[in-house]
Amino acid sequence: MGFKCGIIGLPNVGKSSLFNALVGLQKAASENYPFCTIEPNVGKVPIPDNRLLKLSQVNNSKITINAQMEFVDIAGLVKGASKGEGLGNKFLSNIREVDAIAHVVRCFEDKNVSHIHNKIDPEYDVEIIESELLLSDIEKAENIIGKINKLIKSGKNEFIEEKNLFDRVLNDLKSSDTHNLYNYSKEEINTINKNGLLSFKPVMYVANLDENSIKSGNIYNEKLVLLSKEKKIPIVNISAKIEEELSGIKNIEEKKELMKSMDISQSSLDQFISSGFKLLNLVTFFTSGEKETKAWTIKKESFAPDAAGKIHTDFKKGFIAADVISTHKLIELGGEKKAKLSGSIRTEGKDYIVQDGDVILFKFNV
Ligand SMILES: Nc1nc2c(ncn2[C@@H]2O[C@H](COP(=O)(O)OP(=O)(O)OP(=O)(O)O)[C@@H](O)[C@H]2O)c(=O)[nH]1
Ligand SMILES: [Mg+2]
Repeated sequence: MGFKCGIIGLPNVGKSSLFNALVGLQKAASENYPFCTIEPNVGKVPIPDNRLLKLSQVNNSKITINAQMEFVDIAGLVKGASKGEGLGNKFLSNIREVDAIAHVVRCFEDKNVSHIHNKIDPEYDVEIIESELLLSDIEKAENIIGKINKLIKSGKNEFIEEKNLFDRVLNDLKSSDTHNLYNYSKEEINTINKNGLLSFKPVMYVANLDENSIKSGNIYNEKLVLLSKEKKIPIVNISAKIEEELSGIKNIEEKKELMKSMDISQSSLDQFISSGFKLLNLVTFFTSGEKETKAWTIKKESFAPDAAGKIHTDFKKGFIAADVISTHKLIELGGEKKAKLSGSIRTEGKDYIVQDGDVILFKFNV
């Protein structure tokens, strides 16, 4: 699992506006016409983490560095995309490259912004996108099974297990019962995703609300909330337009003023980024000292040498041990020096599985 979250949805629903808000500069063209985006825009975004600043303060670090994840603003999908309609298959292949999906759904009324089906209907919109992913996956799964069958015929029986898996996948995709998609083990999902299917990627819904309903919600996002409960898909509310405007203002006072005038107390971007990060199934660990405090991310259930390798390949090659303490404990004890004195830092070896929130000092030979 990597660090890329793709922003997908129907054309003209606010994907590029959201992306611009995330990257804080007007990088992607966001215009009031469908298919404004053609080539995907990619941006690195700092992952908010409440622990980071506290840790940095307690260790008197000179610099504080957030971990980052990538967001990809993908072109709008339309009905028939899996058969090449609209901008078609190319965009499905852009989705293939991401590790998680943020599905933006229009929940705002604005007569000046056209909707590709001329009506605002979140359930229908979601259905269109999800069924395009499903249809594209059916074709893909059939191809995969065809290839595996040839291998098995030529005597490669080690592929039988994979064939059984993709037979099951095809069956579930054809019955469009997305609840079935949860009946797979982690390893199975990995194999499926490695083979380029789209419907099994972790996904969240992003309700793009108008500026007046961001606090109260509206009839459109209520429908999306129901759907998200039914499908067990997380949902976040944002107003892409407000967020885009806010991100363009560098002066904090000016920003506060604008937020006050719109009666909002905080931006929803952090919540959006955190939800995207959650989908990726990663953990955060920290390195922290006087020079800097830095957040790093790594796949859940990774061993200490792999975490060391995130910092430098030499750290992994020459790994000896890891001095570890939880962020929570380190902050409670008042910093690294006090933690050391109290004997609270433990030494772990190469079989140690890195836990979310670990503060680590790696020992290595070069
Ligand atoms: N009123 C209102 N307009 C919005 C909102 N979000 C986006 N828009 C407008 O909708 C239009 C389309 O926004 P984009 O961000 O370009 O949409 P997109 O989904 O990237 O569109 P494509 O790239 O064409 O698929 C722009 O004119 C935006 O200003 C919103 O929350 N409220
Ligand atoms: Mg766009």
